[in-house]
Amino acid sequence: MSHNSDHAFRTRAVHAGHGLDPATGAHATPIYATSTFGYGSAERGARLFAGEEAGFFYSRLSNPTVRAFEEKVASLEGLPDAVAFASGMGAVSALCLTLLRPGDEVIFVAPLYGGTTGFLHEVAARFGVTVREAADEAAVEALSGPATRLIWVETPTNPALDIVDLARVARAAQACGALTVADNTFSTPALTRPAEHGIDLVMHSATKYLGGHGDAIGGVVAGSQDLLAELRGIGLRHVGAALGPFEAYLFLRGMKTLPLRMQAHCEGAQTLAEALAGHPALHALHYPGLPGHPGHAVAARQMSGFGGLVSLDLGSQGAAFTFLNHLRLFTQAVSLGDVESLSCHPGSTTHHLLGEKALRRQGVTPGLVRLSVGIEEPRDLVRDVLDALQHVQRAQFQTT
Ligand code: 3LM
Repeated sequence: MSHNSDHAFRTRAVHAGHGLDPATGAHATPIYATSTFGYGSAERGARLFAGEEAGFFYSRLSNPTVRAFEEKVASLEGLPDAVAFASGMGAVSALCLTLLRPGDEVIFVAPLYGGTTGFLHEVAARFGVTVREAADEAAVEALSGPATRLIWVETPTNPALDIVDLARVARAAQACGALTVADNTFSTPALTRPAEHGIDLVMHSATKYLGGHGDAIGGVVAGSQDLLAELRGIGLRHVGAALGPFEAYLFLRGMKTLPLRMQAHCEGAQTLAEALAGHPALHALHYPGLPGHPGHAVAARQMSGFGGLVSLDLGSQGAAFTFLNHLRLFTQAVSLGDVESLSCHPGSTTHHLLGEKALRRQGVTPGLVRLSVGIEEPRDLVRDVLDALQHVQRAQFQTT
């Protein structure tokens, strides 16, 4: 493929996984819409299935368009290999079903995306895995021990936007022989490359910033050759949530502009957060790029930008709903990382299955709103949010 690892990130975003199509010379990566590949002779078929010869033979296991996407992700994360899945949750479940055995323990730093927490508590726990929730890095150090197999983190976290110190978590894992997984969906490799901080496996909901245009669902895991051979052999082959070639094409196309989009997302989010700091309608404002954010120093060390999400606490679910209902540029929808701005109330949508106690414990308060800042002109977004906040203040004035 036409890149090498000495190239800068922006060059790799364009070139990694990209080469002229060997059959036709096509410059854009073709969508190989085929379930199966003829292998020509029975002997070659046997060699392919035995792993004695490399090649494509069935698209659940590998496909040239999907492979190009995997190569681009591996290159951007600075890891040897990647495996794609049909969704972020496909990646989460494949990882857990591949790596965990009865008796193992998983520690996660809360909050995580609600679906990931749900999988750990409702599926992994059914198979004799103990799931432990840690509030921070110190709790990870205290909870980890010989039975710990996996330590799972997101940074910034969904939706509280806490920052997790990746190097500290990696050290805790090394001390007890556990593996670490960082869900890098919110940062993307344009801002944080967890492997540089000692993390073993990096996963994404590619649905979000990697694709960037809100038109495809997918997931991906990057890591060492050995771990990914196991993940391909069990998590992909036997669990079977394979990414389709159409989606892989959209992700390849989207990722070429990932560094440019992330710059615009960060600029918009920083501008918005600064404009909102100290606003009287806000009970809390969470953005790691603000100097007062508790994770600001760690974020400044491990991220090259503070990301495109801003969370606001309006004090109550009623105020949060009033605010959301008056936004015009921020579409009310779950998901994030699209070029268009999106808004949601995590407590009743993305995280509602956690239940009230866990929601409060994990900082997902009733008044919390999550804004995914798109790449629109920041000034327009600020005006939109300030207008909606005025409606909240008016509604509060009328009821007092
Ligand atoms: C959401 N999140 O709106 P998929 N990891 C992270 C995520 O944010 C997500 C996944 C994994 C949202 C989706 S909620 C109904 C919509 C950090 C998804 C799972 O399987 O590709 O959706 O990824 O927060």
